[in-house]
Amino acid sequence: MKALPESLRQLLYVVILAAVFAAFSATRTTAATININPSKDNTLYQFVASDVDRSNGIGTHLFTGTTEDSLIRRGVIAFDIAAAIPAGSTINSATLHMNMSRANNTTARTVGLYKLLTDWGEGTSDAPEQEGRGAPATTNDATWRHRFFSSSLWTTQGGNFSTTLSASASVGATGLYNWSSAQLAADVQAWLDTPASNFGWLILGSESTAGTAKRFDTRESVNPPVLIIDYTAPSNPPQPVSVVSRKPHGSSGTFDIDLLAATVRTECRTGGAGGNYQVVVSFANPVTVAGVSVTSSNGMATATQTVSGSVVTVDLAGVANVQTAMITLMNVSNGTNSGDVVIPFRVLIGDTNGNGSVTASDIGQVKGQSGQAVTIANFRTDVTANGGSITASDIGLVKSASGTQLP
Ligand SMILES: [Ca+2]
Ligand SMILES: [Ca+2]
Ligand SMILES: [Ca+2]
Repeated sequence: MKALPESLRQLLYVVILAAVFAAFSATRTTAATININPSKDNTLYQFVASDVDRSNGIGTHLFTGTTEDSLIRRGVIAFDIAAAIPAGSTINSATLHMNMSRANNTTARTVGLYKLLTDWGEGTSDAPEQEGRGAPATTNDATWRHRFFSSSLWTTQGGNFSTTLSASASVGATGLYNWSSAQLAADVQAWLDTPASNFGWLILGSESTAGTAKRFDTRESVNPPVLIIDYTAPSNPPQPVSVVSRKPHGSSGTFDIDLLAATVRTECRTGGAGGNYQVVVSFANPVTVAGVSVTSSNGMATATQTVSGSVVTVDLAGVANVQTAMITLMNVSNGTNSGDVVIPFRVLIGDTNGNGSVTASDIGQVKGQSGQAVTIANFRTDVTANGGSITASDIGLVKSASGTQLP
């Protein structure tokens, strides 16, 4: 076959690399979805001087908007994000799902979520009847005036919340409603990254006129609010307990080079005309593997994997000499941890002493074994990997490689 022009070969290399990277990125992201219920929710009932402070800590409803009597109601709700999602995760999307169970009318009203800026509480107050008037606040209840009744006040009555709208929904007739936006996801991300800033959202209805109130069901109800979070956990792959390059040496047996060894971890045996090698990766527990890729200096190496329990066998072909090929086992999972496992595979044929270059030392070593049977002790000098005994072929192959070294 006529050699390809250099420019075409380079182009091919880039195209193949791009394909490998595309495959790599496609399987790398493993998103998960989790549904969580609030850690607390409550209602701020507008304070009336002739009345006591009111709240509804353990009631089954929370309120937004303005009552027929022109009294404002605001909901507050929080979720324990850090307890539900691994630290370091990326939040892809967030949706708050709430059931609106009662309203004076079906007129659509905008109900917005705004990040609360200070902490607040949920006591044991439990409003009677339809809960629209609340109940006398108990210790640590949030009220119109209090973050925590009766010891801590909001600096602004009706709650301290961000002026930035996180998400809104148009709420008309009774039924299920969703709030979702990029800002809502950003809020959840911020709360995951800095749990101490997580005070949840204030739920602000239309307060423009009387009779806009909407009643939603709380975490204490049979239709609790749900925060649906789609996230990508940080890569945390299981660690291999053993990585070897395995080769049969004819009738002498199969011998492994320990690729995790502190020194002498270079594959020094020929891969034959096909550049064939086999890397065996063992984990402590059974794993699943989404795929395997290999990047090599000539861009022509290929890899296939076979998984058997905790052992992953990677068969490589087209591996050129004098390089460190990078093998990536994609999305290895043991059920607890998951992520990509990258294995450097150093190939330098003839480097029998494994120091990264082929020199007189290697030639001396293989000559020293000449005529000896291939065993576990000297198999590295059987660089032709054909077993039997060390022969002139092995010496010749090391000599021919003299002067090569790993980059
Ligand atoms: Ca509650
Ligand atoms: Ca050497
Ligand atoms: Ca040999």
